[in-house]
Amino acid sequence: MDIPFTFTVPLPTAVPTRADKHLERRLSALKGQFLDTERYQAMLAEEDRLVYEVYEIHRPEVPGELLLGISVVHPGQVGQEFFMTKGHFHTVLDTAEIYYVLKGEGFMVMETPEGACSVEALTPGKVLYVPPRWGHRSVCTARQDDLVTLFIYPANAGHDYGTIEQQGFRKLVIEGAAGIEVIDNPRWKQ
Ligand code: S6P
Ligand code: ZN
Repeated sequence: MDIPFTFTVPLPTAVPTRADKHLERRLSALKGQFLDTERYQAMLAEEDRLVYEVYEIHRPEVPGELLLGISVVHPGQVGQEFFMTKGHFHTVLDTAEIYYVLKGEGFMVMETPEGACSVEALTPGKVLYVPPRWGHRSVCTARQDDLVTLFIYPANAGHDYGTIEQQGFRKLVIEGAAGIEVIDNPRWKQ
């Protein structure tokens, strides 16, 4: 039988004291996601930089259970676009997710298959509820600091990366002339 458990996420390192799996995603894992493909190739040729990490707690992937962990998106840019997660829909679309921002600055880019979209600023202490059906991607916009979030979602949700891999999200977060801007993704076709 399971027994209740705790873990802590000491700041500023934000490495949780418990993690059953530590996942590292590098530039090469984000092929096709950044708009500036020339800059992407040039950066990749130089170094396959670490873009984000995920610390996961294992639970059985069945209804009733929750999956949780810590996501750490590192600062960086490919051209004008900030470092970000791959982003996904949940395979079981009707499953929600909660994010709690522990550290850093950034955005959550979200959209539904029905065409709604939303981009929420993430700052320490903020709680974000991502409703069922909303695909989501975290973007780190700080120059030096990681964007660190705690995430919690139904254990049977699963991940659909394929839809986003095809043409990305409808919105992009970039460093524009006047600062951070949210723009339409020119690659996105109706
Ligand atoms: C899972 C949850 C997070 C992400 C993590 C990395 O549903 O949304 O754990 O997995 O932020 O993002 P991605 O898009 O590579 O899974
Ligand atoms: Zn998710």
